[in-house]
Amino acid sequence: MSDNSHVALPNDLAAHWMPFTANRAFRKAPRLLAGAKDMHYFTVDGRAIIDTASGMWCSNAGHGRPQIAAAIAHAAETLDYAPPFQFGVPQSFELASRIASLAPDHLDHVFFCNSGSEAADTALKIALAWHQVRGQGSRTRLIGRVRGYHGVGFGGTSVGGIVNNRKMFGTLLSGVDHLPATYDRAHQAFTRGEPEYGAHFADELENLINLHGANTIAAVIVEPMAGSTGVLPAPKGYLQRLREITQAHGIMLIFDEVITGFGRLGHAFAALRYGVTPDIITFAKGVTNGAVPMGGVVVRDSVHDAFMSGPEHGIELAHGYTYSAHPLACAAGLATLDIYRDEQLFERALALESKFADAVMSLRGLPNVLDIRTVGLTCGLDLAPRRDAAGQRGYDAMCRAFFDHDMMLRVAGDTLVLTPPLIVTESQLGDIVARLAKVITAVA
Ligand code: PXG
Repeated sequence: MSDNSHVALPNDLAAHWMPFTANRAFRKAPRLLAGAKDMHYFTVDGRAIIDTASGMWCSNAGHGRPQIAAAIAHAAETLDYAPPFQFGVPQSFELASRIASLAPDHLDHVFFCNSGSEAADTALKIALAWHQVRGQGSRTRLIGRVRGYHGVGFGGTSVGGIVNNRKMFGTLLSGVDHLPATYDRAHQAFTRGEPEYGAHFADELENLINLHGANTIAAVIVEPMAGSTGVLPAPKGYLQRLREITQAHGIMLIFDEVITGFGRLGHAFAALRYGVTPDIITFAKGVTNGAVPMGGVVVRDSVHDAFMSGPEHGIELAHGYTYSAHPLACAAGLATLDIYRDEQLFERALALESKFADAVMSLRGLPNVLDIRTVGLTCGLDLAPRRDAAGQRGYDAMCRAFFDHDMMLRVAGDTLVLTPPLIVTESQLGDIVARLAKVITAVA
């Protein structure tokens, strides 16, 4: 257990308006964290909390890795900041090459930003701009998916398919449409890995093309596994089908791999698990193990190359951020990729996948468990909502897990989500599942 005696407790929690948080409830019973090491967080009162969420799908190598901390400290001491427009730092080129070498063939160019939301908006903007530089400026329509999550920028919110994230924010982008979600409990409940049922949900893209005309559609963006809305793995053949249809109609295909990138599904990117190569992959979170904010997109050669024309002193893409390729983030990214490689963490996730699935499927039959889905080192477990109180049982489960069972648990409504660091041991997995069983019983 860590010594937290140095941690000053705040005496007023009002000033910080917390993101995606029930602020009033939090202030009454705060969940305050003061430290983290490997598989555990430490609360301000010194309790060790097992991390079943990799923070928030970020810390795939576990917490407090000295190599990453040292790399960040070194960067801060030697080059704290450099302008990323018109100037560069060597680490960003090295990191871009390393990421490109992990990505599918032909995805060789990396554009950096600072979050998954910025990555989604960057990908959408590159899609629009790419059509324009090729003289196909009529292609402006963007297609997302119901239950998709692509962050909270206006672009990502618009293509996203979560009503609560959309309904307060006006009309959002115009010219956006959505594919149906890929989940159908009646046909898919308690599936390990990719469901057999559901490839046909991709065919809805043909209907949208018939409705709007292919020459108005710029891009389709999907998560290979929808994470935020409760772990919905792509049905078998679904992503292949989307690729076939987009390719046939000159539509760009974007995989949002903010969650699935860097090992979550047992590969560097989910695109490799499925053998389907999109035109752009977004990433964030795991690229730095969560230690410094960073995001980015990996772009197909032919897309990048289409921009490399005109006068050489001209800026090819009017897009970027003050903190694109920040030196501290690049340092953290390089150290993180070293750990993933040296400890073979992606392979480890793949090797653990079926044992993980066995363990969580043992929760079937507990009160209110409607479905359990697994893919890679991730599980979504749906609990029946309380009568007239959607989300209450899930919220209670998160609180019970934290206060009574020393466990950090992510929930999406009434869906409990397990997505532990890839360093998790088999015995820790057993422990997590045992605690989860108690939590589920406690909220029955
Ligand atoms: N795309 C995807 C697929 C994501 O999952 C984002 C974009 C946005 O990333 P930023 O870095 O802007 O937050 C995400 C973020 C959860 C959870 O509990 C998931 C996310 C964020 C917060 C919570 O499932 N994903």
